[in-house]
Amino acid sequence: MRKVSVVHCADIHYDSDIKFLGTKERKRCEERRASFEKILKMCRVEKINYLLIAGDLFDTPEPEEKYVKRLRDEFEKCSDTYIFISPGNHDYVSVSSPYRREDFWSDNVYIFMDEWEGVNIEEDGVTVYGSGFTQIHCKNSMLKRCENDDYIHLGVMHGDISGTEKYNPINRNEISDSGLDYLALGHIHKRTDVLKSGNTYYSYSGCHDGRGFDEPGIQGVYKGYVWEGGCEMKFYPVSSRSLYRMQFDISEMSDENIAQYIEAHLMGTEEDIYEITLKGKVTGGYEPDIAWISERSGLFYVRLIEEYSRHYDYEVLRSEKSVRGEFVQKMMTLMEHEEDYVKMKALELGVTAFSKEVNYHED
Ligand SMILES: [Mn+2]
Repeated sequence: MRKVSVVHCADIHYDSDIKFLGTKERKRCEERRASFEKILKMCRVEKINYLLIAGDLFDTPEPEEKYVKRLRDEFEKCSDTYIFISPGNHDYVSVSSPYRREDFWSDNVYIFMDEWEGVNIEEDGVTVYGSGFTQIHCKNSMLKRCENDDYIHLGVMHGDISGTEKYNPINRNEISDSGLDYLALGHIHKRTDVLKSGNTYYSYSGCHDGRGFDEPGIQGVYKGYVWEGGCEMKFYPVSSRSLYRMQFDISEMSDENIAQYIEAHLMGTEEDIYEITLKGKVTGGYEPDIAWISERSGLFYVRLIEEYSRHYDYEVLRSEKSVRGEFVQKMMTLMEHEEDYVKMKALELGVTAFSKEVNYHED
């Protein structure tokens, strides 16, 4: 049986920034580029026949030249691999898109510039079908039927199967009618299993290496074989760090306890990126030292979100001879007849504001 080896990736956002990481941003962005280059190296070493990049290779339609040239050179090195790019809503084919450049990309690279089309690779008996965004939005499905022949039919496309309308909406009937053997999808950054509609297999590979907390855990590509009427595509991790969102109750804890708790309950390793929400109720005027805890945890990056509430002894505070005492006295009088949540929260935040800066999250 004739089969070809395929790697499917998507949503690389190669030139993206990651502002929230602050001083760690530059390192992390470079790591993500290196992870993509790891995919290309894998294609070279394993002589992969087809690399399908299902959109948002770049974060913007006109990325910085240094990144465009760097990828051009990297692609050129993969001379045994056909690389098919389906531009997405982030890197759509704009008027001055680098995708439009003639004699710039190496011969092994093909970019889908607009509507659905098929590219025959005679030597392999393969046709690769795809399309590309030409603006931010694409309201009608670009997925069409492929030729009824005995070629292996690969598809690559940036699109949305979740039912929203702006980003090349694709439905399962269109997938089964397409006649494709494997459809490599991008746009949803979360990986799906390899699914099947009619005789067509399809999947989202997810992004290759997370940028935000909405892309949690280990990320990578799908890699395997496709043949007429079937495929065997497996997840292959390539991400260099993972992002995790955690939360826990810090009632009755000290700074040291909190740091130890974090250390003992990590979802990944110390090298990963965390957002940890501190919940619960602290008493006795205790204020967690967020900067110290972050430092003490020894994590590559952690953002601690303070969502715990503070419990003060208001009966003691109201008799204090100070501005704080005055404030508590006034608030308590306001709540004499009815205690409501908003006033209680205002009292708590107000008292806290006498000792530190207060950040308030409305939700
Ligand atoms: Mn994307």
